[in-house]
Amino acid sequence: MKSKISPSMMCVPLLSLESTLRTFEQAGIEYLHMDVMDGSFVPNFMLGTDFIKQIRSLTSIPLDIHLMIARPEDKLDWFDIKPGEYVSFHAEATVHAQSLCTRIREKGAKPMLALNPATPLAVLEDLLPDLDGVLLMGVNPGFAGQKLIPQTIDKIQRLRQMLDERGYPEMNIEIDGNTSEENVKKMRAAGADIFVGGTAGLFMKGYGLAERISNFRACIDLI
Ligand code: S6P
Ligand code: MG
Repeated sequence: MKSKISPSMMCVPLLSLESTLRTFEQAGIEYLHMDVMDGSFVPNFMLGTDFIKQIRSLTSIPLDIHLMIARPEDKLDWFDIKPGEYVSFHAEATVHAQSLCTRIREKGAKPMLALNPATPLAVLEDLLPDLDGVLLMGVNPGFAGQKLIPQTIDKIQRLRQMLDERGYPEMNIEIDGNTSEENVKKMRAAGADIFVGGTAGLFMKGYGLAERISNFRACIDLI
């Protein structure tokens, strides 16, 4: 499967939002990763419903909305979700994962189940037919700039094997957290295909953003 980049919009300085979006468009960025945090499921507040609407007025790059919120089933309809976009919610935050997937698909969007580092892949078993992807966290959700939890690479590999064995070879694996150039090569080799770009791989100081995107893409295109 072709590798895709989904830059983390919480890492973009607000004052350069518009010029950053133009750079993303020119670089062929596939998705924009929107981290939504509620101060309850994770210990931080981030990107709200209005910010998502404003992004839509500035670009037509599709969104990849990552809901890090408690009881996402109660709040799904607050969000402006367009057909073809990804919406991920956490296995640890809901007891209604199957019906939530159905509701996301009714909007024409693509449901993903997000798993914290300590959540076993077994929670996916009975949900695979309802999913278009799995988002694996390489760090505990809440903040940018954390170190990769080392067992993540093995978890990606086991997930890719599980998807192949169960007949879902086309299902996306998105990886989120500490996607440095060094780490993404291993993540790609393990079977990930959507890469959230954050402070480790896209928004470091010192190079131009266009150059960082092209270096990042070269690393994930190796395989
Ligand atoms: C973290 C959030 C992520 C971060 C991204 C930052 O809770 O879900 O999307 O924004 O991981 O990337 P980095 O390279 O700073 O870890
Ligand atoms: Mg995220």
